[in-house]
Amino acid sequence: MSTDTEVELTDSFYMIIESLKRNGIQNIYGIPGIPVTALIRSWQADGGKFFACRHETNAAMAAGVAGYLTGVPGVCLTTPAPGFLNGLAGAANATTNGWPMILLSGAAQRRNTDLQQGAFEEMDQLNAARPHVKAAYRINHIRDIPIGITRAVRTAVSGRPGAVYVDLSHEMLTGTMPAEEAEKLLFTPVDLTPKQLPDPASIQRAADLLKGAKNPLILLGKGAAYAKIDNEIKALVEETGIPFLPMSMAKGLLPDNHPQCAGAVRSFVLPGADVVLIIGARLNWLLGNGQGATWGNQLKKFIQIDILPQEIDSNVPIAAPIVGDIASSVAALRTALKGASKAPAEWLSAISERVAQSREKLAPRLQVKTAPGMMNYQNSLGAIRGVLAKYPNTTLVNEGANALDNTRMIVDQYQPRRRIDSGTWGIMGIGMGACIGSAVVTGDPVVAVEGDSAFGFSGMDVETIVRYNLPVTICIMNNGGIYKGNEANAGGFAEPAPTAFTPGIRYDKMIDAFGGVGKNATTPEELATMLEDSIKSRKPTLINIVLDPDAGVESGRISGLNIERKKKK
Ligand code: ADP
Ligand code: TPW
Ligand code: MG
Repeated sequence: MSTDTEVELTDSFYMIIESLKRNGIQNIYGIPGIPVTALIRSWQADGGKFFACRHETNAAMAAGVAGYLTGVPGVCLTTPAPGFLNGLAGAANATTNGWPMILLSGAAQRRNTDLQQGAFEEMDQLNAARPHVKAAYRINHIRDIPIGITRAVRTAVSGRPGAVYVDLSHEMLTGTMPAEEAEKLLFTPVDLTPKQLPDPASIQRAADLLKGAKNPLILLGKGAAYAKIDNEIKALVEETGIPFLPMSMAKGLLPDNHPQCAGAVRSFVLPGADVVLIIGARLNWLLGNGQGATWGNQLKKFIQIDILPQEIDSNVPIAAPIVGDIASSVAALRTALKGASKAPAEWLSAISERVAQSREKLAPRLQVKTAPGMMNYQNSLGAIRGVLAKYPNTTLVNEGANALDNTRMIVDQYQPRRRIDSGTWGIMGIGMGACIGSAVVTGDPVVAVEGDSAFGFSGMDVETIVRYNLPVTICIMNNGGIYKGNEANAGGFAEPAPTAFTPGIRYDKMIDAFGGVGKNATTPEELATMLEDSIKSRKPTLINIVLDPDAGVESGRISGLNIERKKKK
């Protein structure tokens, strides 16, 4: 027996790359550094795409959004400790929103980490991640990579999607194994998102309830958008004649100008409905937790379709739960409702009348003239609305307070999954990451409408947008601060007010510095021209929209959640 026979070895990088590819992963978002730089180079050399961002939170936001839009988990790759923690913010956001993503992070040596001996970038990442993600796994051995990666992908996409953390331990990353054995371990998973059929009895119960309803309503959430059964949802709505109300990110699942859309009269239909069919939405704070004034202080008969059994009865009793995937459940419900009469015409006409009134009331406000540099939310968004109506395949990214609430109300959406916003948490900092993720996976134009404060959370990744030449237009609603730009300092001492920024900031000069196109819009007419030019050109562009510093109200439309000081000084 010869002892010097060379057995061909393979390494962990090969196993990670092959496993990701076999799970349908094509893009990774992240930032290089020890110990993953060479892994990234190998991924690129192998034909994988890597989007090198400027902050890991933005990379993770991009991955989460990519996961939401495609159903394939977006992957974010970070370096240990702070790099990982930055990425974790985006992973937590994906989990909260129910978006599939995977956060991969290099980690310091376990031997030193577990004894807290002070390794380079030492941190117990696995346990730090666990409360904020759907699952946290560590791969300790090169042999476990194929199973470990598939386990992460399957966990991210199954049931309610979410983020999965995978700790790439130093021990595993430095491992090698015989190449021939390695090939035998690699595999392509079968049926990553199997159907989850609803119980036929639950479908019948729901159908009976809907048939007896006087004022039925269909509530569409981003789960319904994620399910990608746009034609079936349209058929359900149109066959039943039931008005529908889209949650923010479900706008466009059916066009906002659809005759059955009640989006403009939410405060009429929620209290007025008697039976509400919820498809892929949670009765969380965004819906008054299913009770109280939002619903006319009356408990509704809810039918809820959700894949997660414990979502049922989470806030209020659900009269007819349907636990299953939305595709199977909507198909079964349509079958059960075949031949049923349409929703009462009086209910729909009462809604249409109010929608028309609301639109009539809004129209003149969208065209109000203001002095140059003194635009308000209505006329600036009126201009944006007009342009976007011509480019319905644009993805709208939207965050801020007034910038968020007014855009959601004013700008119509016409296509499914074309709106990404602050989401379930209502947070700032999704902006540039969401632009990158959606531009990469759709290839279509992206327009971000950003509060000037909101933009600041991810602003440096404008450079990434320029570097990858992504077709993104960033519109900064520049009122000079959080909610408003003209708050006086309260104490009379030389302390800036907490909500106000330096007056007159020219955000457009930021993108100039990076080599993109910067524009400064002082009137709605200028804004409309600049925006349309930018969408047509597909060049990375930033438009600084100069608003009246007095435009905006504290906390936007959720001021009721704010806490004022109780004690008089
Ligand atoms: P919104 O913010 O639009 O109200 P949420 O994120 O609160 O929506 O709710 C989405 C819901 O959709 C979640 O409860 C999730 O479990 C559910 N969901 C997501 N995908 C599916 C699916 N394919 N089938 C069934 N339910 C789903
Ligand atoms: C991660 C708190 C809510 S809204 C907002 C902040 C800081 C900014 C509002 O100002 P903006 O919009 O963007 O200029 P506008 O149009 O009203 O002037 N940190 C995080 N998330 C949240 N939600 C906050 C802070 C907040
Ligand atoms: Mg602002």
